[in-house]
Amino acid sequence: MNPADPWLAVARHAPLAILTDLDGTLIPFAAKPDEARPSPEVVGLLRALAALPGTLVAVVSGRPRDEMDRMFAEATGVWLVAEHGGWRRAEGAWQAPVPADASALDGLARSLEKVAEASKKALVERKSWSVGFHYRAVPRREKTGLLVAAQAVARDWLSANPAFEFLEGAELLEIRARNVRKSLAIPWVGERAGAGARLLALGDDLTDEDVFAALGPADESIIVGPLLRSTAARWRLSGPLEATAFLEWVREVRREAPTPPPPVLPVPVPAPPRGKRAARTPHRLLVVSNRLPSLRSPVSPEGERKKNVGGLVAALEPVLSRRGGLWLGWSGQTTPGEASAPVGVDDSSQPALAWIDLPQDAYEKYYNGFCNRSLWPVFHTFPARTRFADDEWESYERVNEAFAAAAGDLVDPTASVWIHDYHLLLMAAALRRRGHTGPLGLFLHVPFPALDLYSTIPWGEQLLDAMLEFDLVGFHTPGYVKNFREAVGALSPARLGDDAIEHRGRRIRARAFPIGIVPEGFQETPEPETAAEVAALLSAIAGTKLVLGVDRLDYTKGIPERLEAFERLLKQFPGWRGKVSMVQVSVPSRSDVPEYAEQRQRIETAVGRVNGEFGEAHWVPVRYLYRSYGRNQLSQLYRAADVALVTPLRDGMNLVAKEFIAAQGADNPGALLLSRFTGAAVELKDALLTNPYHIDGMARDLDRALRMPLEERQERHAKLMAAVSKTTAVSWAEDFLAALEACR
Ligand code: ADQ
Repeated sequence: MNPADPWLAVARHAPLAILTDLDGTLIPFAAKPDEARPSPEVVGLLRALAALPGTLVAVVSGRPRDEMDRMFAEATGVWLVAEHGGWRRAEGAWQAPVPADASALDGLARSLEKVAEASKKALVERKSWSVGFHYRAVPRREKTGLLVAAQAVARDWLSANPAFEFLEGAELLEIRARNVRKSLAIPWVGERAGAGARLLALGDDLTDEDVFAALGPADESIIVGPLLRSTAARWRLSGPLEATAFLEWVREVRREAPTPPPPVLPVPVPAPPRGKRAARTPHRLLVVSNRLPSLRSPVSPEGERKKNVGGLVAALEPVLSRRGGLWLGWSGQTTPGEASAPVGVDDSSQPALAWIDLPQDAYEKYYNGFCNRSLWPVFHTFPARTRFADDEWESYERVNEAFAAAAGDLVDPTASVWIHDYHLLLMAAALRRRGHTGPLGLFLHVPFPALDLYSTIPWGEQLLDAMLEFDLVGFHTPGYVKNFREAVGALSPARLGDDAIEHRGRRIRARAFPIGIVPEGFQETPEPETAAEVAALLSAIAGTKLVLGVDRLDYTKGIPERLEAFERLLKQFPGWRGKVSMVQVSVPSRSDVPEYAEQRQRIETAVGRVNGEFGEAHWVPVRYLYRSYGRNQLSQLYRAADVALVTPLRDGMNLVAKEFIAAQGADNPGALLLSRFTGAAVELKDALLTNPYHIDGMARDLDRALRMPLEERQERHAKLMAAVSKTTAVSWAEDFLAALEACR
């Protein structure tokens, strides 16, 4: 059969409804949306098609109505759909197909405009049902920082506005009402085109997928441009020029002029090989962490917007988006049975995501078991909480193999791979066995313990041997690097050189890369949508000084000890009674590990005890909030606090300390009481350092922090702020990746 035959049948079919996107489909992208316009030829082509009998043409775009009106003023008979389906116009006036209240977007637009002010080239576009943040024209060196700030603002806002969703387009962040989609145009066009109509849809971006997926079996879908993601479209054309040429041919066929040979035909989109399993992607950088960022969870693409609690996500997402890397992690789904589940890929999200599911058994043994009940407590110096089980170690080995198999399937053996944390210490060795030759980096987010503790791990030598298959191993502090080198010196035959460890003819670099935050993210003005809730909390403690604790609920964070120190303060310095309130915010974590459930109980008991003993009708000493807050709300709490109690018994870094400093105003900053046993204490030397194992001492330090004179607070804050600004989330990621590339 002639390959043109099926297309001749489509082109001759009556009625035929053509739905086409504009930007990226019929016109190439331009730096600014108003510079991109359809050429007179394209407008003429659409008008000519629409004028043919039995032919309906609708341009289905994300652009606002006024732009559509201007661009298609000459295109009589062409129907228009603006703002991703939010408005449509046949012959008459614009109509909105769905009632939606989008006034909440005003606040978001204002916040994004503040972000955009940092760069003359970024642009905020407020449409009826969405707000777009365009950053295509922003100079390269400013892009990452700006994108970080914009994504963070949008994410926070979305957590308070669930009727809206995030869309990441080509150098465009867009936040839109969930019920407004391009596919709303399909029944509208379908009904009006008449009985037996076939639809032909062309589009290029993620918003067009919605249309492709909603088409009927007799309809045809064409994706325009390179195939960078999985798509519901059945056919592909390589770019806007080809798409235009193809539609010109359709017009000629429908005119019943002598049919010219097609200049170009859509080619079939290949079906994904082996069911769900992904083909090797073109990415040159792969990031692997146990969990995927939850921004766009592959298992719940439509909704369930969990809050990101880890600092890793904030640091890596923008850098990966900029470098075009791929992020592999566990989907959060478990499957019955033993086998490691196949890989899924979403190349359309930013950053691109790939995932594996874990067998239920591995979730118990690898994750809850070896990771969280063996490695986590040892690395945090809690030998009494540690227990080791052979079957959990075996499960850890199997899961590391499964991750390596997935990684090997996803990227070329010469790609750079950056692996995160204690869950995946065996992965480099497993990748090398599979023939990976590209640079392999590990960053450990937790402390590396002293040798005597490390030696309690029954498989400690195997772990170290596998870690020496990395080219670069990063830690938060020089102290952890020292511990690692000591363990290598004692438990492995490797040679410790001054700037590298030599092992099996290879050089392994171990260095400190202290992780940071995005300071601007904690300096935004309070959002009106969330300010009331924080104001209510603050008014409940009005007239007293605020001592604030914010943590994941974890025994390493020293929350019961902190409550005890607060209790001791009220006992030993009775003058503070009725004059100070403690707010402890704990975000739920690992609640199916028994130690965590026990910790929660212990905290709740301590809160009850302090409030029972000291509380009065007009004063509740401790308010305990077992929940998560959005970043903007956290910043408001940080700013309102007189003292932050950041007192983990041990912590790799601790980002809360840095976030608190970033959120303070320079005129009247709060004081930071920081545990000596956090990685953050290395950089934040000007905090008031405390020993969380010494309750009396901590109570005295808290008293001192509460009484700290303004001048001292200002001096300390200025130095602390300089430290927080020096290494940020983005500079951390960029530094690590530069060092990793240097290993090639
Ligand atoms: P975590 O142990 O999770 O991270 P931390 O560095 O303090 O510890 O980061 C916690 C993050 O969660 C912070 O960004 C904080 O704002 C947020 N958070 C905490 N409580 C919250 C709440 N109630 N609501 C909303 N957000 C909340 C691990 C290591 C750390 C290391 C980081 C990064 O254990 O030592 O600093 O990784 O490497």
